[in-house]
Amino acid sequence: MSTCTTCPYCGVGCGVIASADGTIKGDPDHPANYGRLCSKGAALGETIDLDGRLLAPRIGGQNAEWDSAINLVAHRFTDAIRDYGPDSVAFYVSGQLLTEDYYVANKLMKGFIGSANIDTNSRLCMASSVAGHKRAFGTDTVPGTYEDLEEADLIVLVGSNLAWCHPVLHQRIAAAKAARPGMRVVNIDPRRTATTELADLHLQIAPDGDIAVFNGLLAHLAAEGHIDTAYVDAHVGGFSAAVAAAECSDPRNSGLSTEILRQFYDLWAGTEKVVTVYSQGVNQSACGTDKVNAILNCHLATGRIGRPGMGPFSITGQPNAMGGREVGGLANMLANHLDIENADHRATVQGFWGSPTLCTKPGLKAVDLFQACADGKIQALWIMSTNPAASMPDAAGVAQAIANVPFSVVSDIMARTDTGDLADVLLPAAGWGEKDGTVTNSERRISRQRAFLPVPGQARPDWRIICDVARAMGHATAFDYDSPAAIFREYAALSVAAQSFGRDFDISGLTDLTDEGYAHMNPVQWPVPARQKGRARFFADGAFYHPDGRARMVPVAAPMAQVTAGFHLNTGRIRDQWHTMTRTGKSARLGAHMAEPYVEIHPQDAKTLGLGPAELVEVTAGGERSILRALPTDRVAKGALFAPMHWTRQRSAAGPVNSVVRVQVDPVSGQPALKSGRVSAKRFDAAWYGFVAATDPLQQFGAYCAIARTATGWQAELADKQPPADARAAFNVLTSIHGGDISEMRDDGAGLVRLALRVDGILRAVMFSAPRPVAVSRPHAVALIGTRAPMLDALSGRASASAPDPGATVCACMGVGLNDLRRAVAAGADSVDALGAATGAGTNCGACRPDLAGLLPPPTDAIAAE
Ligand SMILES: Nc1nc2c(c(=O)[nH]1)N[C@H]1C(S)=C(S)[C@@H](COP(=O)(O)OP(=O)(O)OC[C@H]3O[C@@H](n4cnc5c(=O)[nH]c(N)nc54)[C@H](O)[C@@H]3O)O[C@H]1N2
Ligand SMILES: Nc1nc2c(c(=O)[nH]1)N[C@H]1C(S)=C(S)[C@@H](COP(=O)(O)OP(=O)(O)OC[C@H]3O[C@@H](n4cnc5c(=O)[nH]c(N)nc54)[C@H](O)[C@@H]3O)O[C@H]1N2
Ligand code: SF4
Ligand SMILES: [Mo]
Repeated sequence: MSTCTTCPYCGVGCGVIASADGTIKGDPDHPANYGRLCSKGAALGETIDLDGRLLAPRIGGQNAEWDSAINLVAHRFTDAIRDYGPDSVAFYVSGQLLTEDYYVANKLMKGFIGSANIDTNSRLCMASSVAGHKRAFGTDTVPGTYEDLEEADLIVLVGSNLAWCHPVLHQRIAAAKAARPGMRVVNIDPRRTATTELADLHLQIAPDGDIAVFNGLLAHLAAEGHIDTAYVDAHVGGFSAAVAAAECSDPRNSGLSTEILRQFYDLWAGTEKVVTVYSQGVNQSACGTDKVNAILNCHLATGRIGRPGMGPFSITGQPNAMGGREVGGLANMLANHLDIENADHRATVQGFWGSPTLCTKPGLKAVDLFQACADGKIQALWIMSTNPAASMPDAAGVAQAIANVPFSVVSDIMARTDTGDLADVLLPAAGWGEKDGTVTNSERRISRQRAFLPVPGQARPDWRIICDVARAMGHATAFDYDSPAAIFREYAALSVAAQSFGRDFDISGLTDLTDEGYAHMNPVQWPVPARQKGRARFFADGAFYHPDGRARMVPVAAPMAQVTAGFHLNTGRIRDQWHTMTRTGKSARLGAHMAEPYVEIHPQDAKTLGLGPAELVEVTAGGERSILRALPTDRVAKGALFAPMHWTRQRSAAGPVNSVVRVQVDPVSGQPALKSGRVSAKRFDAAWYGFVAATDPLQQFGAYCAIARTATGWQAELADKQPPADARAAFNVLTSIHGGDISEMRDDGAGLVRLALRVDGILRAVMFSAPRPVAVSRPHAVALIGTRAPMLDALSGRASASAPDPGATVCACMGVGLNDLRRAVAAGADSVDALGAATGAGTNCGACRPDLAGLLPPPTDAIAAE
């Protein structure tokens, strides 16, 4: 039996066909992916086991019955509201909730508690795009569709690592470009990434150089006669002021040469079908909203919007980031794209909900919300489906703030997370594959997530947990739903009630959906009006949502370049992990891509810091520190660092990188500037390095300890300033396996210690340690765990004499030799990643990746050309 559902990761929103045995395939009929999947989607089957799941409610760390947990939450919220007012409580929710969950959470807070203190992790993600859209269009509309990416003649990717973060869209563009080689791709990013490989032109700007680039483009379009004056005259306001502001910017403040800028401007001006795709390099900035409007200005001025193959395209990160915006999950919005500030909108929503009270002003945005927690202004806090103690800037401060709230609740699927560890009450949520609902992807397409697994333990779907609490707070009728379909119908009916306001968001055509219809609902793009046909794109006809029906161009100024001491810390994602790794971290296959938290650093800076191969860097700011493996590469500029956001306290003793990302927000959207930390960096003076592989989960040990799943259990990379006083004691702490025989091999002169633990003849754990980064073949050590391998093999750290000679070591971290690599090439590995998959080489610090590239055969088209 297989079920059609939707991938729970990125905003591409791929359709998947899933079976209870864990088989996952791309859905060939889903219009987002037509059968394609990326590495994370393909590995979904490896992440649905029950290891580490939260399976019962917990109060103060003890398992509890649902009734007690629900009543406790309801009472503590009710008491706080009675004693301190509605604004003394808050929800912090997530773009990973389903639309139905999100709708009832928002309804409870805004309509029945009467506060707008509900904000979401979308504040860290999409808030600047939302604010930019509202300023330009009068509403938060994404005008285009995925097909535009295939029909465009020029795609400009701004602050987007599409190849790793929206891989199926990247595949679609790559296929379109292969079919139509005239298509051009430009990548604007201060860093060279996997996405840059697809680009014909890379604008390696200075951090936050985007406004200088797009203001320069607008001035160029105006100066050289590329304005669509008919469109602007009929539909767009603010043209002259925006152009005047653009003319005041010096494009060279972007850090680019006049020649490369000219090349880009000529290409943009001369190509009608252009789509500008943008993501977190734009949104997560202290000037993120202005960046968005700088981009929208160019599209509005040329009328290149809403027609096939053209338009600005803000792509969403989370599977339901878009749905959250629709139901009003942000503290400054009402449901169905209605506005809190508008009294008519409020009256309509209140009437429709039959609510006793409705918020009258926007609530606290994420950063302010946690500040209010720190300041003692929040008495009760409920966090759902997000992990702010790791994902917010100043993560350590946020953790303290949560701990400071008198009563905190976390709904999650996992028993241990950095945030869950701080909660008074833990509520077990049903996860992907166990619950039903809808999500909306980047192109406004609503798709069903469907259950194909039984709900484990006592877990409940989020919508039900929220309704249980709402009913216990006395709102029985308003939250008396028996299914997500019932919630969805109400949500669609609100579109009917709101119709007189003529908003862009309209799903009134889905109001009469029966349970059966909901069960079989096919992916559908909004708007879905009741009477006319829907439409794929917005704004080609110039009908905008400001009261005068016109769009606005917004004058924006480029920020002044800041010259300060230390390093600029840029952060983001890697291909095979999802955020705080609670799910993707379960897959050994996904973990093999990058097994440790690392930092990209320019080779010259690495030299200045005195970093040897595979050594560690200590990054500090505001009294906090993070320790990361150095990855010297000229993909980053001098003075710049890049670190992934994924590692948490659960996985790395040195803590999440957000500990050293200080708080700085965009003044319009409230979105934090997560890509511009100012930090100090120095070599972490380790005198002891270790590697452990084991059958069982490992415990943290020492200053640096990065834990990952392997095919045979677990592994950890270790380092500290001193060797442990007793290596065996350390081994026992790490593995916590009792009994068995420990064998030891040591070279006291060289400071090497190797330990192996065998229980009933089975190798359960090995540890290698040395005063330098440990050069041991990780794949070899990992492969022996759980087998009856001879002790000598286990302790030798590489294959035995009977196995082929690995050759001179090329990858120090993984202990892979030249002969191993040549054998892998002969067996068909044709890329650096394929070599990594076959041998493990280059998958840790990555410093040897250029050497790996040198071992590859030339590409086939080069051979054909000879
Ligand atoms: N593998 C994977 N995929 C994911 C996710 C994941 O966790 N893992 N998360 C999903 C989510 S929620 C999101 S929001 C998306 C994010 O998707 P992306 O935005 O593509 O990902 P990031 O790596 O955060 O950042 C993108 C790029 O912005 C660049 N950048 C930094 N500063 C600037 C700047 O000033 N200007 C410009 N132009 N660029 C800059 C960075 O160097 C980085 O390469 O990914 C989604 N997809
Ligand atoms: N430095 C830095 N920080 C960043 C970013 C960055 O680029 N750089 N990006 C930011 C962005 S764009 C985003 S979107 C955030 C993401 O950050 P978070 O939202 O904090 O990260 P996740 O790991 O996705 O957290 C989701 C949580 O929900 C749980 N969960 C999974 N399924 C369910 C479910 O069905 N129900 C419930 N109740 N829980 C569930 C998971 O176990 C996990 O604990 O990070 C932000 N933080
Ligand atoms: S591209 Fe995004 S939605 Fe599609 S399979 Fe990959 S993570 Fe899932
Ligand atoms: Mo995101």
